[in-house]
Amino acid sequence: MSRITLSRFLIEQQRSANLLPAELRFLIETVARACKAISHSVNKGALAGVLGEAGTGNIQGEAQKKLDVIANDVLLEANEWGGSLAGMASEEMDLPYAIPGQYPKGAYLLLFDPLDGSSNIDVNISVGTIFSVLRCPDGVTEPTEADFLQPGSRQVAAGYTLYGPQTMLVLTVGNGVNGFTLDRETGSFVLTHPGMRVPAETREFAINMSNQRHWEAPVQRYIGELLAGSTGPRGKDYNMRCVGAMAAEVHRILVRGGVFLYPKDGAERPGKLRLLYEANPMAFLVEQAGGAATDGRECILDIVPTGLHQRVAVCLGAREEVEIVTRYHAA
Ligand code: P6P
Repeated sequence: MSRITLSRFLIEQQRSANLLPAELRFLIETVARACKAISHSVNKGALAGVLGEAGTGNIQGEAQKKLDVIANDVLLEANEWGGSLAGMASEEMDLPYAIPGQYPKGAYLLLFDPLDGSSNIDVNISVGTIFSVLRCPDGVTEPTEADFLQPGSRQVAAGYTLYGPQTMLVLTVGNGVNGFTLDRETGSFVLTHPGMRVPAETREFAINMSNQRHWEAPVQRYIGELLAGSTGPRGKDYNMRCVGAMAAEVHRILVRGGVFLYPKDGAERPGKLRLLYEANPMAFLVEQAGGAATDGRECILDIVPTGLHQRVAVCLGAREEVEIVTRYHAA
């Protein structure tokens, strides 16, 4: 069977589904090319002197890793000149990034977490890049923060690249979810996981148990039932995984099922994960794959953002499990 590369897949999507204007196709290919460069740096690690702290902090109050800054710069430099974008926003930048005046502006806004789970990088555990694409409001050529504050239901594309044993790009343009594996010999992303679906049966859950004392009662109840396993109301045993990178949690769920929760964790915030460039793109992917994603009470994709770096509680994965968690919150 001939290999379908990302470029061929996107052209065929453009032809068949008419979901993919040329400008958006070009944008996705550019993001994918940037992720290849990030993958190269991630894979070199200590050999390229890119591990460790950058000595700077971001608006999240987090110490930046060198690769956080490198990945952010790679995405900005790859995407600023192509003419697809009116602006960009990143976990690593306080304010939106204006396209430099010498470049043409386009119809889209690109938002990203350039290196999700970056605390894993120094211990050689998977990290990822998460991205989301919105339309820039009509007539806006100098987008402000307010222009990015669109509900996740308005995304036209979303995806992540997971830098794990394989480098994989997983993408939706609103027509299902497809996974591509980077062939380092040819430099192409090759379609290896067509039509990804969240398995209905859940055997695995992911949550950071160290925050348990902060969880609200519905989450205590839900996780308590999973921990009770075959001796409890669920009547079966569950496995637990927690990787410390949302891209890895979501990828595992797309491949072998399960549920991931990052609930309200006690600190004066609704949750840790960022709505615009973590929760929204992942919710779009998971819903496109037949799963569900809520903050415990409402669908992630329906939340109207109030800030560029707004945080939300997240429960995503197998639809049946998310519905149980949401029901417990409503009880
Ligand atoms: P904790 C990474 O920093 C991240 O934003 C997500 O990718 C990940 O799921 C979560 O935070 C991990 O947070 O508090 O469990 O280390």
